[in-house]
Amino acid sequence: MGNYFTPEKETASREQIKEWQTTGLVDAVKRVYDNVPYYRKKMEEKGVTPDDIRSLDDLSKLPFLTKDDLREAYPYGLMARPLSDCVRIQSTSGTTGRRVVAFYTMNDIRLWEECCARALVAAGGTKDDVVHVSYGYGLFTGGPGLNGGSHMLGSLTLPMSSGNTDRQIQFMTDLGSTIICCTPSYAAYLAESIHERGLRDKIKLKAGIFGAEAWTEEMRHDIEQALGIKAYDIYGLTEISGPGVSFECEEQNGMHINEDYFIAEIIDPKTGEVLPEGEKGELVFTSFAKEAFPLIRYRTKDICILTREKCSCGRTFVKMTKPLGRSDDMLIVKGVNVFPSQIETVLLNHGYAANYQIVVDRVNNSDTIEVRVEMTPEMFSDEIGKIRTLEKELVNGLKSMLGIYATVRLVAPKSITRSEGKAVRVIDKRNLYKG
Ligand code: DLL
Repeated sequence: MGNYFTPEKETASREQIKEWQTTGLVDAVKRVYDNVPYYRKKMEEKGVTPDDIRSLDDLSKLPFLTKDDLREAYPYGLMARPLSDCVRIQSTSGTTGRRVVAFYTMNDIRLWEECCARALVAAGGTKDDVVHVSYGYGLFTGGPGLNGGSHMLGSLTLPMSSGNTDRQIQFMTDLGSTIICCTPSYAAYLAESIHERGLRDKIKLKAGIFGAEAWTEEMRHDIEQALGIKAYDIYGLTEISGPGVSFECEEQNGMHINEDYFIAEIIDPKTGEVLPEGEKGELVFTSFAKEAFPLIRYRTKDICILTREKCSCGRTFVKMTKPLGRSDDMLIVKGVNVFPSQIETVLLNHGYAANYQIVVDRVNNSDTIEVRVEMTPEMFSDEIGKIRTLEKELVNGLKSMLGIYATVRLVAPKSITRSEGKAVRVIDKRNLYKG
């Protein structure tokens, strides 16, 4: 049996959890129907009213919500509370064009931070820990979420944010950080940098909480060995709150979903049909306890499996596997959500045709992204200087669209293999998803 931040919740009986979820669902559906015209319209189109929703079995009568709905309703169209009740805005790590914003009341922030505090405790955290938060702070939820969770737990919190590895290591050694929170790729990079500086004996880390992107068991093993820590996975998405929607316990074998706040379903991504427990499909969340931005049946596009097998940690919350893939083409590069369509938009805006390939790799624990694009016959040139200028223009265009640096390689017209079926635009050499 482990330690819990909220034992009465985390080890509640199935009946109790079902009761919380049923009451929460009935209430949330009524709230969105009454307060959010966008939802009311969607429900009317499906011919369902709040009176039809009385139990968890009725959930499948409700329409799904997707990222496209969030974009269509941007910025205020899905709010269930007036702006004056809100205290915070966060946004997904993807940038321009695809922006998704989420609103929080004070209670929504508390709920989210509580989820993060649970994750910290499940990783062995106590008020005596020094929690080193190297997720980005700002619109991205990683930094603020773990920071808030650490405060709630009463740990000493180091709001490092990302970057400046020398400073990270200096604080880590000087202040004796015991728990590190960052993306797994940054953890691997930090581990390497610590070894290079010969400081492995100077760090006091015992655990790491790593998420926001896919990572493999091999990576877990390497990071654990290199830093002498236990590495725990944490999952979440801005739309549903941020990190902490689910978290790993001492079993390090799947993540417990905070079912007192969120209902999880697995659906067939093609048909939308709900799949029985144990089957692989797209994860769908209903964040019934949220006040400002409750989402009903939100399709995450993350593919995984749910299991209710008894967990030795004593938690009764359902477990999800690590995401095993995505049902859309979103990539996570350097922790940032990237859609190939964003890249295509930049190329088309610069006068290129849609003949391109995106190659993603991981070199020295750091993601790289290269866009190979054919010059059009009109711009084709063998003057190196001219080509470099064109490439630079695209690099800048991509940087402002994606928020990250991508290298660009202009290639001769007709040199990218044409596909007879669906074009293979993305080559992801990282192989992060297993299953
Ligand atoms: O990445 C929230 C987060 C911050 C989670 C810090 C964990 C730690 P978004 O930027 O909205 O939010 O991206 C959400 O990231 O749908 C998944 O595809 C992916 N993702 C998040 N956690 C994991 C994980 C944050 N542990 C999207 N493993 C999600 C694999 C993850 N993928």
